[in-house]
Amino acid sequence: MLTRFSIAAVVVLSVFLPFVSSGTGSDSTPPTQVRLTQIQAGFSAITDLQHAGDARLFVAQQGGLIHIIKNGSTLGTPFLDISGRLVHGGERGLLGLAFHPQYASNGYFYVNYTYEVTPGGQLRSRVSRFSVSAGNADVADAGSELILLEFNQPFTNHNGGALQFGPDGYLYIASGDGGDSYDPQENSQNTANLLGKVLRIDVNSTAGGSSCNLAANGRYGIPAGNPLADGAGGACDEIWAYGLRNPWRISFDRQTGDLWIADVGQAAREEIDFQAAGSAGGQNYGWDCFEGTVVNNMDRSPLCANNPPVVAPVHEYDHAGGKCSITGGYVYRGPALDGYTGAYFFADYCSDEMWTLRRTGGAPIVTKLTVTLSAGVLNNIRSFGQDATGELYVATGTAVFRVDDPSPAPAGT
Ligand SMILES: [Ca+2]
Ligand SMILES: [Ca+2]
Ligand SMILES: [Ca+2]
Repeated sequence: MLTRFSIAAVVVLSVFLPFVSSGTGSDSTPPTQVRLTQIQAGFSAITDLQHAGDARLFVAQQGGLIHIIKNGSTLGTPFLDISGRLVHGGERGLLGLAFHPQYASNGYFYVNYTYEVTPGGQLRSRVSRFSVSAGNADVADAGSELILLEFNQPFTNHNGGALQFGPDGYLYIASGDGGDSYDPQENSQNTANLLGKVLRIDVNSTAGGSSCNLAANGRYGIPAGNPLADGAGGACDEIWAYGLRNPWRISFDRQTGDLWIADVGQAAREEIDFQAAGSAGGQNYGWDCFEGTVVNNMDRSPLCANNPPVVAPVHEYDHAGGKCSITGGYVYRGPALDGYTGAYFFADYCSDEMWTLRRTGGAPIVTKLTVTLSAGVLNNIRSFGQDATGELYVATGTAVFRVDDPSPAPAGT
């Protein structure tokens, strides 16, 4: 529901799974089991889980509320309520949350949401900064909104949503192709718009101005080295990478700085794109010339006729067995789980299967996980999150689970 256009449009595919393995070919056998411990439930349409560098977990809901899980319970007063400023439902709403790397000292955090310029009118994506309130660390100042960036959404779906700060201190924004199916406006291959991209902006400077922003300018800068920056006109200087369909979740490896992009597919392939730390950006990940590694012949962008060089995914999977939409996670770097260090976790929204992917010198090793639950139901995995220590969490629409070892040590040991 969140991340692809229509389950009904799934077609029966010729099916093969060229990349999925059970870990064969590795000298060491990756672990295959996790236990999901439900830590809180009762939420509504969770879209994101983030931490602010302390022990709290922030739960963003599509309707515009951000709740705090603190000391094992959900605080009664939301951290932020912007429900009156957005339009939500389907793939619209509050879609991403990120805390400034210096949040402890400046209190800044960022949200990505959709709104209508006039009621029922033009839909837009908006990225804004807010501040924590002066007197209460558990409540934001709802009046502190500073709108940074806006761009139009031609259809209601494929709004991307993820916000993540990179190891370079810049804010990365995941943007979908603007929607409907097969990118009818051919946005993803077109570098003169912000749709179907990963964007990179500098929230600490206004140097370099802005290029394709419909909000007031002068509230962010274009980082030196943005790969397509060419000043006024031409390409959108905000672009970091393009050729994406609906990169609902992206994340950085907190140890290496590598960027992982989970791009939701159309009818054939869900894909994971990998970008090593230190990359110069500018990658074309292929949509809608390709869906995964499959040539797309449905309403293909005219720009594909030039055979642009594209970067293939490091992993893709088809829709066999009820799979429909990838939910990207994180590379695990926490202290608690045995054997998962360096593994990228991801899931499928429809089948609720979870996997890890490990990079090797050769083909990545993808391992399907056997999941047991402490309580609750694992239904429609929408997002992953990390806490400040690097422990991993999974969110359905209504519940937050911590990823634990399958057989936790008995209490007191
Ligand atoms: Ca198209
Ligand atoms: Ca430009
Ligand atoms: Ca691609």
